[in-house]
Amino acid sequence: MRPILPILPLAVLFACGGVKLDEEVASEPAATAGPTADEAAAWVKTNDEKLKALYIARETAYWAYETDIKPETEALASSTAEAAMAYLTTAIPEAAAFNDVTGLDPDVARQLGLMKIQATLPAPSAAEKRKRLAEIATKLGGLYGKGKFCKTDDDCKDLGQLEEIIGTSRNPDELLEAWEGWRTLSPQMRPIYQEFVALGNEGATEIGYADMGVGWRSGYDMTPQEFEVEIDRLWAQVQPLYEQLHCHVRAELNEQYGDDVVATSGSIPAHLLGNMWRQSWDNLYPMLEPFPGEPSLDVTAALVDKGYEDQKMVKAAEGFFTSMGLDPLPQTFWENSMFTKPEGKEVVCHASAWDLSYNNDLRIKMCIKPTMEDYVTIHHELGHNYYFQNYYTLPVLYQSGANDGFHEAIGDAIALSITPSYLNKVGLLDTVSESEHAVINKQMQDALAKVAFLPFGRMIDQWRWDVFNGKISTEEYNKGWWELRAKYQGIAPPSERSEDLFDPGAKYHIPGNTPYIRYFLAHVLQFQFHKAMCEASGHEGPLHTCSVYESKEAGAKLKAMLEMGASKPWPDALEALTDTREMSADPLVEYFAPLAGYLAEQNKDRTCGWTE
Ligand code: X8Z
Ligand code: ZN
Repeated sequence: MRPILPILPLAVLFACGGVKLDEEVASEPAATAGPTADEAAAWVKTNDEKLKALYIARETAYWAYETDIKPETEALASSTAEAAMAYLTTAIPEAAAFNDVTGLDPDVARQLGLMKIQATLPAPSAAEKRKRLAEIATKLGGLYGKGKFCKTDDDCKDLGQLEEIIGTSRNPDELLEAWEGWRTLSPQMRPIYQEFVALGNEGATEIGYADMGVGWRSGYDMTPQEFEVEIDRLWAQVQPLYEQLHCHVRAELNEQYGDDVVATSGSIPAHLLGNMWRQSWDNLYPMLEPFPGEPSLDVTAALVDKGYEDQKMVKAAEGFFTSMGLDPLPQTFWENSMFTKPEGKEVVCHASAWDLSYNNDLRIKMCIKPTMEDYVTIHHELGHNYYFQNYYTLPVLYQSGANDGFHEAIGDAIALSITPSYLNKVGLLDTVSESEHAVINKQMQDALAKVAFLPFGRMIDQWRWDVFNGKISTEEYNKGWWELRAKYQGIAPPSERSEDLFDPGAKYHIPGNTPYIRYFLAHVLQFQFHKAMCEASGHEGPLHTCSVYESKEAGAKLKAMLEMGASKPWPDALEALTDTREMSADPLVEYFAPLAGYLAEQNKDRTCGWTE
């Protein structure tokens, strides 16, 4: 299971038949009619080989497709995905047939259990339907990758160019045009997505889930119902901090744009927040800087001045990991990765990390620009690569995060150590101030990325869970989307959004079929990981001042968790690094304690919250 993986992530395994349990059972004497522990162990071993071959074929084909979108690469990607799906369709019930076998080796039992959560996109067993599902799933990802907004035939903008406008313009009309423009790509996806949901749900029912969402929520070493309770518990821990940030940002936007554009009450229009999906608000920092005049925290200019082209940025990020005692990335990583958008090819620019061979064939695929945002994203991607690098000798079912939130949290946890002092040490910041004002500035910068993200990370899969179980009907895709945006984020559409449109499709992970709750978990977990690594490094003082750069002790603890992959339930892995078995947002709240005080002061005469 590739957490990172684009388009058809975990789903896939396929075609080559597998153990014929019914026949075996039929040939046994009646008294010993069930399969044995030895047979289960043999099945797991063969399954590992088959699965690995299928996953390698699929990863290789998807790499080719996403780095060069064209009919030939699309067809191959789709057929390898289909092959993987077909295998899983038979292999999952085969694995389940060993459920009641006594005396199973614990590793055999765990791998059998993991089979059922391999299918992010479970396929119906009818071959025609499976083929169609693989085709449309592949097509959806490509439509996103190739997406452009054309005002006229010779005035087209791709996502990167539209994001640039959303990030930098302060002209509401221009912002609205870019925001709406990107959303002209997704209405064509709507009928395909509808078909995709119906086929995926059919496949999910065949392997015993009520719908696809139940399958997705089954991957957390607890029941799907317990998982929902767990998510609500974590959300309740962070919601008050988000509401305070929302309140302050809304008031500042009102100052900037006036009552006609954004009111001091209610939801904030989605096009004003500096991000195409309004998932993080970092680009608003220049407007929201609490104490102007303190040394700058943005290294974008320094990256340009100091000639940090793409490779050099990646080298710098690798340098953080190796400073902690982790191994350098293999030479093939530098030879095979895609760091920039190739001339003359359509590619999926959305950043991702890969191990094509499940054997340390590490790569990243990005369209790197010399910005602070991409500098941080590179650390995120390398977090995935370092997970791969530390578990690639394990069986393929263990080559995965302890849960998918862990995989997303590693690089982010490292990036929390990109403190002003660290940047100064590596020559990217000239001046560092330890003043209280400088601390609040840095906290604001961090919160605009991390705290603002939390309700977005929470709502995306709520929408999909509700779509998959029919609570949001096919006629109300957009209505359901905007209701959840309002409920969790306090965000409103800037213009009328009818059901002819399909706004969810304008976010990569929806056409890409990548589950999203992992990012919500990661935003909680990364602060737990950061705190644990800081403690291991001997850091003293507040959490937000810690950098684990050059700490071999922190590196050793991190490595101990990475090496486990998915071989044990996630609480075991969490314990290896953090000495606790519970996910908790306490370290996040602790990290932002200074900012919470500032926001409370700023908001004291304001009415916070929103009802619509
Ligand atoms: O998709 C990603 C990574 C690749 S796994 C770049 N992220 C989410 C997003 O961009 O929506 C990282 C943060 C959330
Ligand atoms: Zn990621």
